[in-house]
Amino acid sequence: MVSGASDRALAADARDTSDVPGADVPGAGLPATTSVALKIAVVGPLGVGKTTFVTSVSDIAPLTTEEPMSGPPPAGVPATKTTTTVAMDFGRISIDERVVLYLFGTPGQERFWFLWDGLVEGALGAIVLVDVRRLEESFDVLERLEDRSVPFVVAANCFPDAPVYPVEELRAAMDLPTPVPVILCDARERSSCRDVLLDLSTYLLELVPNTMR
Ligand SMILES: Nc1nc2c(ncn2[C@@H]2O[C@H](COP(=O)(O)OP(=O)(O)OP(=O)(O)O)[C@@H](O)[C@H]2O)c(=O)[nH]1
Ligand SMILES: [Mg+2]
Repeated sequence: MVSGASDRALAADARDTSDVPGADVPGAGLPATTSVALKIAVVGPLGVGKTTFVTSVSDIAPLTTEEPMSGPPPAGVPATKTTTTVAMDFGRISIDERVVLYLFGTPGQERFWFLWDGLVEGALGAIVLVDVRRLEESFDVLERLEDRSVPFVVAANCFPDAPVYPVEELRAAMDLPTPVPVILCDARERSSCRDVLLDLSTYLLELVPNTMR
């Protein structure tokens, strides 16, 4: 399981898959020794950087489903945002010769939330991306994960024009129980996304009873 998620493997910057035929196909380019596939969901409200996150950290060219926004972005969403995810984002990370992570990003627009069940079903864990200026918009998402008993970490995507709050203040504002990790990240930076994934894997391991390790 995720115990194989070594820093070394995640740190390997192996993104240039241009020489791998069909590298954008989910099973393609994987070593024949791959025997464990784990699913991680990347969720959060509209425009918090889910597609950016999956794109930054994926080893393969991600599958994205971006379409033009039907109107101007809602309050709080950067004016530069002209597209939105209409189905899913999909990325892949090879941890080692045996273990592969599949990342599924959800759409942020409420009208596409019917896709959630399929995208989150079977996920080992989830990353909840939030924008600290619109924290209340993540409450529905947190509830949805709690209802489905999917363990999660919260990653505050640090937009440059957003205030910086101590993580404990963010935890209190979201009413999160103490064990749930709250992390600051930059969804544009591969290393920062990798750190979030490592925090999620550490947290998931902590949830495994000692007797099962
Ligand atoms: N400055 C800054 N901009 C970011 C960051 N992450 C994302 N963006 C920008 O914010 C906008 C939203 O990013 P997306 O990755 O499309 O957000 P999303 O959560 O996938 O959006 P939906 O799929 O529509 O819900 C885009 O214009 C990105 O370029 C960040 O860390 N810093
Ligand atoms: Mg998106």
